[in-house]
Amino acid sequence: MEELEFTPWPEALAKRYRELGLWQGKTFYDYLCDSVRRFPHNTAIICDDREYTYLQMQQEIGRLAAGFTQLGLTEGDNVVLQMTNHEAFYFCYFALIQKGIRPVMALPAHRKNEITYFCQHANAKAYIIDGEDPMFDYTELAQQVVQECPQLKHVIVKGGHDSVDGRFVSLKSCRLLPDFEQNASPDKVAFFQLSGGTTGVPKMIPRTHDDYAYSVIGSNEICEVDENTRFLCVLPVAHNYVLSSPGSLGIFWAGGTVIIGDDPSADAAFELIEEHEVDFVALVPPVALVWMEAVQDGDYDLSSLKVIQVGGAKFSETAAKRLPALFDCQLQQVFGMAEGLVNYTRLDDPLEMITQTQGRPISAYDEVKIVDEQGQEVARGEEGFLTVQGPYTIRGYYKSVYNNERSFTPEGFYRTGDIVRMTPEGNLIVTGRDKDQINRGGEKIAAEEIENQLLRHPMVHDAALIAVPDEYLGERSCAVIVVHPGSDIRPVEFKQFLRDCGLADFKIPDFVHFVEQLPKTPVGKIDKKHLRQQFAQQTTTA
Ligand code: AMP
Ligand code: DBH
Repeated sequence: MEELEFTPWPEALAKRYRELGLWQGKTFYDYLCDSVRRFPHNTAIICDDREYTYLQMQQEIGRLAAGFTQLGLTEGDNVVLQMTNHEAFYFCYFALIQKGIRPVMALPAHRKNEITYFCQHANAKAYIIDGEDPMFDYTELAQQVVQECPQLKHVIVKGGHDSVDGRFVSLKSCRLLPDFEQNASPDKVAFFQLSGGTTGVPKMIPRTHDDYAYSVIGSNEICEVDENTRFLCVLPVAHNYVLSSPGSLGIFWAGGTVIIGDDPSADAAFELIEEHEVDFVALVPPVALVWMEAVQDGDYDLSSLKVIQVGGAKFSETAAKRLPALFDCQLQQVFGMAEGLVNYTRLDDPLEMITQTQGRPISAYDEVKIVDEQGQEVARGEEGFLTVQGPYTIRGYYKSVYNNERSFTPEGFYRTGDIVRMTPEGNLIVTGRDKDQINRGGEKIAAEEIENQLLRHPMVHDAALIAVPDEYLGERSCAVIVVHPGSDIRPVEFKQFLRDCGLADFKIPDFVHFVEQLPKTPVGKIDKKHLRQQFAQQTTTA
């Protein structure tokens, strides 16, 4: 089978989505230009002491669109975009998309292993980084990446200098006279999201303008976003949740204001909320829990807050019940995935529904099927595997026949790997997971990826990565390792080994344990259920 960049929806479904007006035939840039026309002088972005109106934002995007074109980037090219929480992220993102160049949404935490893979797999022509981050030297990372990626023509560096050979280019020198021409088509891939993944490598998720825009506009309606919304973004800006649910794109397309924070800690965020009268914020459960502790000190005026979203991982009912009173605002649970389907509790749902469920799909055209091992639909209220097709759920990953066969049903429904049940009202409750993944407070780790790396270590005979429960993160990761007889090695050395492999920090196991052998299931697979029980209570580490 051919390695497709993008698996189209079946013709009949696509036709239906267009006729129903779900897919509007508009590009991301069209939506942005609508806001520029309607609200030219509204503040679009606030970051530190910098502010940009919609007009100014369009100018900045136009300048970079010209600069990227001058560099030789063109429609259909792929570019790995790895930016910290800074307005430059949005300028680069929109400039690329305006020109039909497709950004790959790397996260700041990604390291050599992930970035090299994205660059190679996507045949990326450029890699954009923040050369001014005080916490990490992305320029050094890029120098390592270019060694292994000959097709990478340019590394574009915010705060960097142009190198003599022209391979490293400063973002500043990409700011030319604005170019407002667009070169994008609504039905084409706009950009690539990344899957938290269950496989040895992260998967690239192709999203079209039409399908993604539909989910964003639908989210705006549900979340009542308008030109007065003041959204604080403290999670990584490229993540699907804060980009699109309704996230910054929703805010931009409504004419509201995005306040960018680079620190989700309560003090830093509360200061921004007070100063900028933030009314809407998106959090993952561990951050929500920390804020819930801190708010009780009463040091800040947070009365502007109207809605706190919590998503990315399961939020406990106990915490969900406490949050609204602590902040005197509405809680919204969000259960989504970069592959598509997003569920929300609605702002006017009864309190029990908001605290006990993870919401219901955005669209009446989301076809959710909860199935058993045989793929048969279970009765309403029964637990089963969540599968879905719909107007904004992908039909296939980028160039990945192998994963597509595993992750989609023969009819093309996406197998989310989540175990859920549906309430009589049609809301979903996430009860478990059928994918070999650790959800570390919203950051997903594919067990297979870490196990593969561990198995490359000369002293490792066998290895398994499992989740262990954690009060704050929900789950932490625990590596259970069988070393070759006579090996003398400490757990910390494995952590260092994985770091040296170039893995993102959040993927380094929290705990490392040695065992004589790994338990096996009757068919000879590693019995992770058994391991999870065995190590649930153990929290010792090196
Ligand atoms: P990804 O496919 O990497 O975008 O990750 C999406 C996955 O995150 C979902 O399939 C769920 O496993 C998990 N997830 C996201 N939001 C929630 C939530 N509110 N409750 C439980 N799990 C969630
Ligand atoms: O976890 C996720 O990937 C996620 C959570 C909430 C997501 O992609 C989304 C909303 O859109």
